[in-house]
Amino acid sequence: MKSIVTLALFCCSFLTLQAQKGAAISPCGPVPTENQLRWQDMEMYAFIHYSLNTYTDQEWGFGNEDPKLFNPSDLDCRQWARVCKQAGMKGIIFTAKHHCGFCMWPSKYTEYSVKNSPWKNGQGDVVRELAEACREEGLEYAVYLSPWDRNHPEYGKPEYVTYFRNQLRELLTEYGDMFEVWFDGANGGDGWYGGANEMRRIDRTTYYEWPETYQMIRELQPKALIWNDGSDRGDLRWVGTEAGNIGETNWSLLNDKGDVPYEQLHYGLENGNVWVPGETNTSIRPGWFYHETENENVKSLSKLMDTYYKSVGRNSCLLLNFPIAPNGRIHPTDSLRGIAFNKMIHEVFKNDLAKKAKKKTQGHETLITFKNPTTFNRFVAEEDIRYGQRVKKFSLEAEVDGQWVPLKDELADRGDGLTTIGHRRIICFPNVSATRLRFTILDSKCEPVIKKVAVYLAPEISQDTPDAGEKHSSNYYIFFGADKMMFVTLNDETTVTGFRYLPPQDSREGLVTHYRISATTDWSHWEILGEGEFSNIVNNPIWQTVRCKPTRAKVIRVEGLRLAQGERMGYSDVEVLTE
Ligand code: FUL
Repeated sequence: MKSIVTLALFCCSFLTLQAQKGAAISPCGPVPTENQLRWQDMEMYAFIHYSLNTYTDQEWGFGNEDPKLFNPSDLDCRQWARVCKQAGMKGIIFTAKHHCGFCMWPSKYTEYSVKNSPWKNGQGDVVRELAEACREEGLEYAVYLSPWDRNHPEYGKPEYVTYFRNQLRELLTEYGDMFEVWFDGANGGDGWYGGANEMRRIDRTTYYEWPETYQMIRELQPKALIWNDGSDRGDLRWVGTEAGNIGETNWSLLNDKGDVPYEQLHYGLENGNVWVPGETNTSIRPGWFYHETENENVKSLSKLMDTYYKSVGRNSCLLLNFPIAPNGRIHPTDSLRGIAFNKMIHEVFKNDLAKKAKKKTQGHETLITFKNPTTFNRFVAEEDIRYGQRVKKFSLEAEVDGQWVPLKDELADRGDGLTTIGHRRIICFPNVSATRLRFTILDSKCEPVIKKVAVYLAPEISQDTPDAGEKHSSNYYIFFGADKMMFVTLNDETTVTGFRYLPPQDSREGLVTHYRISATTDWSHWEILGEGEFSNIVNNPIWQTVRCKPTRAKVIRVEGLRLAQGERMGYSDVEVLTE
């Protein structure tokens, strides 16, 4: 246990009563491991999605895509690492194998890898190039290895689990130190599976035999954190959404056993018995993989800042994805946006206005008295989480013209948002000019241990790009012929080249995962424009685009062959693409 003397080195003016009396601080509930503490300090790191999907314009490959499609003209992992570093990322997690099963390293356990691609005549190894580039740039390096493998003939049988572990061992032993291992929980069931082309269901709680795999990781990479959206508790948890936000109340705790419903993923569990902090993952674009159609939809600077406040500012870390374009590089729009994002974070947090003010902590109250009325719009508080997460509720008041005015978190969805703190809590509110600021801890599990409070004035974002939110375009006559059949009628007969579907945004009810789209000019002859799967639509309910050969149409029919939930198909918007 650390003594108060050590603590005093960096929290001098914010010692609590217990601390001031010189008492040693005892942990309060579960506490983070060394690995989790190091992880929390990383705050931002990058995801990189790159695979055969990049060449087939898909989010999930089926497993039968030709390895020959992998032939980037200009693959440059150093460019990825440089961009990520300039964007403020402390490390990179790379999709070594996504659901399609294609390996970005020449695994000796499969032929379905870069070794059978024309890139570098089959002699290349993207994982190695990236691991080296990360080391050169001083970035941490990690891998994403999809447990679901739509290519492997034995997926679903015990043999596949051995194969999966063999692959993992290669990655854990041949590429240097890793900071994290990412096991995606997605499992759509159907796939190519060596030609079987069928649906395979597995029991997520038993099939992968996680305890043995975890043991192997602990032995081979003792500093790696385990992210697992499967059944066995890893070191980090998913936050229940890929939209880039965690709850304003965010406990870094869960229970070690049992299911973890959305509520717990997103807000943590106040009285959980293990430390499992939330990692907020999202992409800089709508999709995880590169799609040319999304070049105009790279997230705006405001959207990225909003994501930062709702992740790093809510006691989480941000895992921000940069997709690789078909040429083998991060697209210039994404890299410029990422760099602008990092600059803006530095701009916002460069000047702690509380440093020039008088700070006084008495009991659970900290009073900041400014020399002159001072304008600010951000408040930061940090707990020393080595001793556990303690604070449950606090208040924030500004003295304006002699009156105490309560402040609240303008980004909060629930109440005033002034609840948990954890590693770092950033509270955003409109500009306020005040002579004093009062921060009071109203409720906590144990005596609070506050490490830092700070006050900032974030500049307005003047040169923003339009938000990534896409236009809503419904100006068609839409009606349902059956619960799972929607008709979209056009004003005039037109040549259509594609169809777009925006699923329901606030629930999974009616969300179409598998579709068939047809067109007609006379209501009797129907031509199929496309049929397939909207991959990853449940976790990431963004616009889905189905392109087709130019076809004359007056009416489009959309059939929901499979829904995520419910019996009636739903939608938020649709769009018909024309020439
Ligand atoms: C999801 C996957 O299905 C997506 O394709 C993506 O990799 C994302 C990070 O995780 O569950």
